[in-house]
Amino acid sequence: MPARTLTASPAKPNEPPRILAGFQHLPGHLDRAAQDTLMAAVTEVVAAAPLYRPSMPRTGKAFSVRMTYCGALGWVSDKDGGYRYQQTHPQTGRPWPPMPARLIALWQAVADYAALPEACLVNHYQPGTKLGSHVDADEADTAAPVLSVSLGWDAIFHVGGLKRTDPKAKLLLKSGDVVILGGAARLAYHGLERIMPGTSDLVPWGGRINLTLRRVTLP
Ligand code: MD6
Ligand code: FE
Repeated sequence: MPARTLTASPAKPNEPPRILAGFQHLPGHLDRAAQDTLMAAVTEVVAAAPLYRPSMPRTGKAFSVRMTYCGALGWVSDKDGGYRYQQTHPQTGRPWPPMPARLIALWQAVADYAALPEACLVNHYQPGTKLGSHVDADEADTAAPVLSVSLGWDAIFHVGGLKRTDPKAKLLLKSGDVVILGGAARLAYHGLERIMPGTSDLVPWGGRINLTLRRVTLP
């Protein structure tokens, strides 16, 4: 009998997406009262640290999403400095505002990670904005999960595997939903395909807010 040769199976275009262990979607985790509390906290954060559009390293092209941070560290990007975490807002030069207590409590309830989050990204999506497929890999501590809260308009989110070309599952994220990328899914590709205008009245200025909580440094 001839020796059997092991060949890599060819890429199957119709292969169903396999969601990695450690990915969690908690639909409706926050009720309307909790969402209102968070929205009030976000309004305060944005007043102290205005939303801005970072520019990409090298090209200097602006992101379509506007963002800001609260917590000890914020991730910034510009043409010359590249991507990095820093303690101050790039435009005001002031420290990022503190992380709202309700967000710290959420992390303690669902993150399954002892150390506290250090950075909370506030993304604001307006009609036509999306976030391309990416891996959240700028944190030294990838043992900690990344946790996100959706507020406002509905959105279509995708999550794939560890390779950009892996099949992707699409999920509808609604206001109050929590998403966790932990364990094997911590470095999975994911992105935000589109938002659905007018599907929620939570955000007073319209659109969708996504809050992403991270541990950045090793505890
Ligand atoms: C968004 N979310 O929902 C984009 N990253 O607008 C993310 O990029 C994300 O939801 C890490 C963990 C959870 C997330
Ligand atoms: Fe992400």
